[in-house]
Amino acid sequence: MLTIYTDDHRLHHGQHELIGGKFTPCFEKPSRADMVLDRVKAVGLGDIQGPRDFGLEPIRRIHTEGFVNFLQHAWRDWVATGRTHDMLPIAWPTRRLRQKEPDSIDGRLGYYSFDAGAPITAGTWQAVLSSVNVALTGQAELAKGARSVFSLCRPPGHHASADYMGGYCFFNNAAIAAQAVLDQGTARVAILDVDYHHGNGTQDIFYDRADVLFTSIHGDPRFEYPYFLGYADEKGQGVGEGFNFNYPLASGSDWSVWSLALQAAIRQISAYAPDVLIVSLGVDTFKEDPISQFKLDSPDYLRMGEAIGKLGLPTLFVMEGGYAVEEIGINAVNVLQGFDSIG
Ligand code: OKP
Ligand code: ZN
Repeated sequence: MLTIYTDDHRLHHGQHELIGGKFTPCFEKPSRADMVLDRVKAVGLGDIQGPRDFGLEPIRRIHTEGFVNFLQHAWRDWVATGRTHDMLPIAWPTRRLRQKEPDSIDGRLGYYSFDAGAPITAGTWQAVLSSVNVALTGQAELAKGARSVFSLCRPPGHHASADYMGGYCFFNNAAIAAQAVLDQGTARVAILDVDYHHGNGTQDIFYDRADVLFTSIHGDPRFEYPYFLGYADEKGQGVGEGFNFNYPLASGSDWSVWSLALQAAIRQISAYAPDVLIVSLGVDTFKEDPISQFKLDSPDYLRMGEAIGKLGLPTLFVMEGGYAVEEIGINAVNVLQGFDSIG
């Protein structure tokens, strides 16, 4: 399988995040992608290619102009107010507050986010653009006829929606790639989000659409981040009704439980008969993940890849989460090798 990767992800390196009320070093760090790339090389998964530059147009198909402008100039506007440490928001426009973009950079930072989990640093914009280009280059290679491609994106994307960032995510790489597929004349795309956390951004982007099926297996939002989306009764709306499937699972779920949800998601994807499958590939379902509560083991990821491979669809894997850095490469690449083992 071809891998798309660039070192530019290292330009984004946040210092701290809030975990359980404590300011903690960021779990979403450059070594994650380095470890995955090392494993891709170690097993000889296939060629490794750098991304091409697709510019801002494919991003604007998913994200609003205001949000794109904010992110592009956020660091400049922050530094202009005399600060050079990471940007983090402190207030959000929740119920009964004004839904109006303020002029100040601090106000806009809250306006365009849903949590304080996506610090902006000096190199974030460039890294975020490179992550989108990695996804879009993978999509372009798939369109040329590859059976599957691995886009080793960092930072991840599935928590980001049209006009907000959060949860380590800025632009939604998988959604931008899905829209690019459709814009090239393909009718139907399915997204399978196997990250431990619900892909709230991806769901939100496609919630009222029938041309993208969204399926997600994740920690039940009754106890797990992002708390406010990802319930089983969210089925889509308008023409999108019946094209959104959530499989929230209990804390402690292992492969015996998780694989049943995967089979259910795979049945929905099969019934939808998409032209292309995009997998939001998070491996924070691993038993040793420091911020997650599922119990998948490394060999389970081979089984996951095999099950996805049996769909027989052109498949783009887009890297999302996974924070057990020592095993992130083995687990992510196991999915790809499992997939490749199915003719
Ligand atoms: C990003 B991705 C943990 C705090 C949660 C945000 C998690 C973002 C995960 N108790 N902080 O989906 O892997
Ligand atoms: Zn996650």
